[in-house]
Amino acid sequence: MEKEMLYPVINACRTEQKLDGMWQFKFDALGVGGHEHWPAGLPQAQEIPVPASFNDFFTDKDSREYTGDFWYARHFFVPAAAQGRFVGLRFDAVTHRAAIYVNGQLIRRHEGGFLPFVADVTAAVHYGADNLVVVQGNNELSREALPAGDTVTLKNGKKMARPFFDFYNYSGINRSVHLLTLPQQRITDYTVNTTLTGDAAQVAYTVATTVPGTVTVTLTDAAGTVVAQGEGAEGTLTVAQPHLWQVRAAYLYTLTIQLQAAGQLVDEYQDSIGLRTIAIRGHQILVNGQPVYLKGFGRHEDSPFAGRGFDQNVEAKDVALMAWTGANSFRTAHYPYAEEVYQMADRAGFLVIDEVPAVGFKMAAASFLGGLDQSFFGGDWIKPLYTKHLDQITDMIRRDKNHPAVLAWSLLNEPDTCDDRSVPYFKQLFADTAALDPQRRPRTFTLSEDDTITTSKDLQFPDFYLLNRYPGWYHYAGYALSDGEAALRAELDQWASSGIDKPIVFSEFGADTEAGLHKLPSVMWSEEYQVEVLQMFSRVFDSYPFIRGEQVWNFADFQTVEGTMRVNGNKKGIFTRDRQPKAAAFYYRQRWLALPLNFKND
Ligand code: BDP
Repeated sequence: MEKEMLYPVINACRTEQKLDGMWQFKFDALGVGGHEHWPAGLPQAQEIPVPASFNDFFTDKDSREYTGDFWYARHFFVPAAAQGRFVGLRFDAVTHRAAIYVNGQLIRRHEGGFLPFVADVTAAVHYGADNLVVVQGNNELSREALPAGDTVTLKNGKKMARPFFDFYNYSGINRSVHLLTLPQQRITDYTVNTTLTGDAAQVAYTVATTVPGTVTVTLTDAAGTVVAQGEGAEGTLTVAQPHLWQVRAAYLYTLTIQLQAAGQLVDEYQDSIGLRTIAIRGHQILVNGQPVYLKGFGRHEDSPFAGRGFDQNVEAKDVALMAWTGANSFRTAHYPYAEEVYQMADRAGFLVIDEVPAVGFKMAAASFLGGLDQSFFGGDWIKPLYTKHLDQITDMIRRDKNHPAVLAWSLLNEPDTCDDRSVPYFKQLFADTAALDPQRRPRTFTLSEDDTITTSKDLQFPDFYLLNRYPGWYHYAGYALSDGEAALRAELDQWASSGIDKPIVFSEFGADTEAGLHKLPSVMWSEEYQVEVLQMFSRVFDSYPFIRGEQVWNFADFQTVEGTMRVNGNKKGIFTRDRQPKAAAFYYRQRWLALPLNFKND
């Protein structure tokens, strides 16, 4: 069960019940919970919503900034009919680490705040009776963990998170919790991989099960008509005249997998899949063999009240706003998002660059936030960090590999690739992840401004380049913007003369902007200035044929640590944190609706 990542479904063989709602909650600054038997129940707890980050529900700063152990608990009922079945508690995400206790017994631990895990509670629950789940969470940051940071202790004894990254360390049970009952003999995973030949699609599939048995797979179209069937745990489905999944014109088929043992149906799983191919060819990003130009955003899971807690209302609004701007893609900066986000992207036809929380792997970034001057890849934390990094990439790919929306894997954000010591790390990482995705999607990482064609030591690894660039903001700002344009062109001229044979996508660029601040002529922080910076980038993008995408930083304003560089968060949003447009949103709507999908190839 350790690595079963299938999203919960309900059918004749499987049940799931969401355990969302109000849970008991308690901080444990002194680390006494273990000795004081909190696994058996939380004394004098308060109520807090799940799923949500706990931080913004508090009115005192010690609680909002709390760093350390925290506990959640709730009762749940397991029906008698579940006896003999596999019973699990699936946590879609607990940030950053968790120990799960049921009826006082430790079931398992998990590390990694943005990916799901299942606690096998089959032997620990009372059937036909009430049960208690207690979660011991921890949100400390360290250099040995993802995302990277430090935890410091203030003179008053309180711990404080010092992230090496630019987003608030929102913590808690950030996504749903499900009570699953599954057959013991069951489907544990499946993969699909489409190729297109002539006017047919071949969908190669594999199905993993707990026991050998007879596997059948059935593919039905959106009208419910069966279009292909296969037998066996692996095989190929051929779909004549397939209705392809296209960018912003999604079409989904339903894949139904059945497992029979001794002539009896024992398990069934169904999912929506899209038929499409992805490839990189020269400067082109190809979907179904056709070049696409990416337009869209770097995003965050971030909203008022729930923090990083998944909220389908926010996501539904974001999807509508992205569509309104004419966007066709986004990057899940800087961690894998809730599974519902990918499901919605599958249906809306957005391409997703899926990123693992390998962020803060650079001391210069840390020094911008706190002042550290050391080599990141030279540190003694690198070995344990690597193990966790690989583990989280493995889980992310296992979780998201069948989504048609997923275009590429981003394995790191702005690591220090100018350091020779990064090279063995990258070599190993790209070797160890090469075969994880059955679809062999492109793998990449973002390059910070320090990492250029002349300085980066790791440009041989990615399948295409993601550049994060901030002329007009962190340098060449304000009236010097024209020099920023010249510097950006000079840099891109260097890439051009290198004979670059891969696409470049600009994965970050932008300017902090206070919504409602207007000024003619512009000043930094005004809506007018943000538009001028973004227009400058558009001019540059349009001048270089190998630039095949633009994802502006950021979709919306988001919360960060407090500091001299941030006014209650990062304000580079095209939308405000409550999802209202700044002038730049209208600018992009005008630009992107006019740019053809095959821009630069027509
Ligand atoms: C980049 C980071 C991103 C920041 C952004 C910024 O990748 O997380 O939020 O800069 O400074 O370096 O706005």
